Amino acid sequence: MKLPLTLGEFIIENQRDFPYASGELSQLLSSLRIAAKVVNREINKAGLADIRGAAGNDNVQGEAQQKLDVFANDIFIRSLRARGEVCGVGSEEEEDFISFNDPIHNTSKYVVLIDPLDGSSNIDVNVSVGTIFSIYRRVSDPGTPVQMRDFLQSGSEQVASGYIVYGSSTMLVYTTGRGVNGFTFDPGIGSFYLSHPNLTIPRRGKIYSINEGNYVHFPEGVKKYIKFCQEFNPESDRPYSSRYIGSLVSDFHRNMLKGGIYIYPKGTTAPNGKLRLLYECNPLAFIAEQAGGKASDGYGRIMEIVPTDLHQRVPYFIGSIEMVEEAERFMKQYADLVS
Ligand code: AHM
Ligand code: MG
Repeated sequence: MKLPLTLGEFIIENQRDFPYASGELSQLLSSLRIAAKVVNREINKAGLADIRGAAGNDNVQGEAQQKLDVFANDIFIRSLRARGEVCGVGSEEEEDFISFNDPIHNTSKYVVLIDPLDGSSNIDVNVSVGTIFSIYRRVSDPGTPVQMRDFLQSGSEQVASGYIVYGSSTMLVYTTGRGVNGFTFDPGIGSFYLSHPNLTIPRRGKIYSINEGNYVHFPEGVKKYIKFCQEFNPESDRPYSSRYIGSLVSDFHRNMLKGGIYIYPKGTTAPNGKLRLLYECNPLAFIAEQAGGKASDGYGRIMEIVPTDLHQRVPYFIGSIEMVEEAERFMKQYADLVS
């Protein structure tokens, strides 16, 4: 019997795929993999936090239990700092980027952008959450401390990106620009196994995912597209089904497997939408494109946007290629209409 491939084995086997293969990217991916296991363990225990809290189960320093998003942030940053491949990290949880400013890390090639625990408001109700990460080569000179311009690169410059979904099972999905592969965690053994080799997004699906509570604030193109999704038209499989978890990684992951579109548009109360370009939109856009899907701001390719701010927000349309193109047609057609 052929044993299934673990993520660790897969990373090493595919090291040669990477144009600058020197093992550093493999090490970096391994740091993320290990941190993901620790975060996964804590998330699985999340429902017990109150019970343990009631029993006075503070940590040894007498500190109350940390919030999970802060915990996840600490674990990923500590894990990346513990090795020498990364010179700095930008995180949703940190206002400024973190520079691992010391003689070893300053020589490192890579920077990481991360949303350590996306959708964390869902934890209290036992709904899936995720981690999203993006890896770039630095553009500043090695040997010097990392700079803001190392983080403000277009998504098309990404070397690798991925996400972890902590769901009914925990999965890690990533790309280094040679397709997308998914790994499922076996908690009994403590390893991720290759379960979804060469993932591709169906060209179209039957699911649209959007927070329709914001409907009145949406641009006219989005309103018209939603009505199009709801119309009866058996020839094009409409009406589509509406599915919105409110946890980007989970909504994206489901649409990846089944086909569908996720939209977080701008609205009058959110002029650029809600989602962050650098550590939410670009990494998933890289995955989507590598899987044959598409990611857009409604008019153009997400990965071509030149970032100006670490925490910049952008309207987001991602998923099955034909559905994203369909939505773009509505955006263009109704671009001039004020909602
Ligand atoms: P977060 O990074 O603060 O968790 O916010 C991002 C999340 C996404 O996971 C999700 O798709 C979106 O916010 C939901 O927002 P809304 O509640 O406005 O629909
Ligand atoms: Mg987030």
